[in-house]
Amino acid sequence: MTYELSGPGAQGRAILRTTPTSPFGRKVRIAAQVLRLDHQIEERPANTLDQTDNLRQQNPLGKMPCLLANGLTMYDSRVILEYLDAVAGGGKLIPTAGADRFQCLTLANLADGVADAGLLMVYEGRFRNQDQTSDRWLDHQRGKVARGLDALQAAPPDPRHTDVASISLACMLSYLDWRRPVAWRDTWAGLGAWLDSFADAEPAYNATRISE
Ligand SMILES: N[C@@H](CCC(=O)N[C@@H](CS)C(=O)NCC(=O)O)C(=O)O
Repeated sequence: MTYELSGPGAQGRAILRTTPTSPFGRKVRIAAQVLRLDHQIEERPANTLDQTDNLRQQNPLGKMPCLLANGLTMYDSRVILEYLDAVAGGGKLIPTAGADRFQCLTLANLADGVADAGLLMVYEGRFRNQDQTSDRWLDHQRGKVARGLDALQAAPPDPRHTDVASISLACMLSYLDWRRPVAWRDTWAGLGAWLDSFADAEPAYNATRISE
């Protein structure tokens, strides 16, 4: 089975629906650069709030990122990273087998879960009027963020090795810096140092920076 990045974009390129600010879209953008596949992908912005945006036809969940490649429409970011890794020959960002594979995927999932919780906290402020805000719901999400950051700080991935776990952790921390659902840097200073090391080691992280 060969995996390709041909698609409906200009010059037959694949299309990636995302904005530069999406932490999950950034995972895909970093992975594509690391695997040197970015020139085969055309980025097309998506507006998740716009009912007329065909993102909702491409991904019924109306979420980005979404990749159109090789006749497939793929989401979410985890599936897309799997696909890009397969296009690159496999085993580049995700170990192919063994305990390493499942440990790496679990760490990545933990980082994504913290990003999900942070995103829900941000959405609480965005979708509800101030008098409707649920402190109980925010605390519930804050607990996930805190426990996740504790666990990631206790056993982080190697910051000098780019894989799906380190990419997910970096994008999550950077999102927390940007939207600030939780002020994390004082309590989890070890993760601040981890992010500095990752940024030093991985040029694609700096190349995909937004206003942090
Ligand atoms: N699990 C998904 C999460 C994607 C996600 O939540 N994306 C946000 C933008 S960063 C989104 O599209 N939100 C719109 C919505 O929830 O309606 C992934 O890994 O791609």
